[in-house]
Amino acid sequence: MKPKSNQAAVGSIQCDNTTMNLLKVNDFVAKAIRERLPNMLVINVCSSPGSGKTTLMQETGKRLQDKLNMAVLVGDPETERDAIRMREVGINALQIVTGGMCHIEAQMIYQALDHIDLTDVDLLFIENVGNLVCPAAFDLGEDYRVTVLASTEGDDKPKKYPRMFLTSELLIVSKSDLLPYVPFSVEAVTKDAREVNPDLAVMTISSLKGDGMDEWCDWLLAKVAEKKGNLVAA
Ligand SMILES: Nc1nc2c(ncn2[C@@H]2O[C@H](COP(=O)(O)OP(=O)(O)OP(=O)(O)O)[C@@H](O)[C@H]2O)c(=O)[nH]1
Ligand SMILES: [Mg+2]
Repeated sequence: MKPKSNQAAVGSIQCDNTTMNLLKVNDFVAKAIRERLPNMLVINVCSSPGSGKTTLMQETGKRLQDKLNMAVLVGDPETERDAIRMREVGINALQIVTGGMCHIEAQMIYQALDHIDLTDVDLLFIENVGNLVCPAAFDLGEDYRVTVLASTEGDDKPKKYPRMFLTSELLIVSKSDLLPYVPFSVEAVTKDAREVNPDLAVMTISSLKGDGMDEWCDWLLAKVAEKKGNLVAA
């Protein structure tokens, strides 16, 4: 698992003192979130708007409902629509309305934890605001960051938005059912993404058709078991 700390990851990005202080505070709160959720897998799902995050979580919930308890915190600049979509498929969800902000910050998650019932929850998804830039800088106390890139977005994104791919553990190429119709090479995007982050795992998924969903659900189940196993071992 990559350190998400901004002190570690800021690299060549030029930040003024105010920005650096904001990011340091964020890292401090992210650490507090990890301490607060020792036995629950937390996944931060990032992407551009409309890449299929909510659909992926809806389909994941349907497939895993007999195997684990899942909850969702979902961030959007406006509306409760995504939380409503999650509840429609029986998944407990809380909307974080950022009021126009382009990302979720750790403090918003920390506060949201007081407003959602997480009793017996094994897997907590955070759906970040659709944006490949700002969310990359904010650790939300997650165990894993998953970036979703739709086949319709173009395969040039890893080199253009490297920090998102650098700080993720898994890249999901979504809407794979559209691959025959769009100029998108999974091979090319994987090569570019691994030049940015050699440890990045890559999956190709169609939430609509179901392709790749078994591999994704198995990955989640393994990570939940690993997290709980770590707790027992500690
Ligand atoms: N063809 C195809 N369309 C998909 C797939 N997954 C999602 N979509 C469609 O893509 C559109 C956006 O999906 P959402 O799940 O709302 O995407 P999102 O990333 O949550 O969007 P924001 O929250 O607005 O950033 C919807 O019209 C979905 O039906 C897929 O696997 N294949
Ligand atoms: Mg959504």
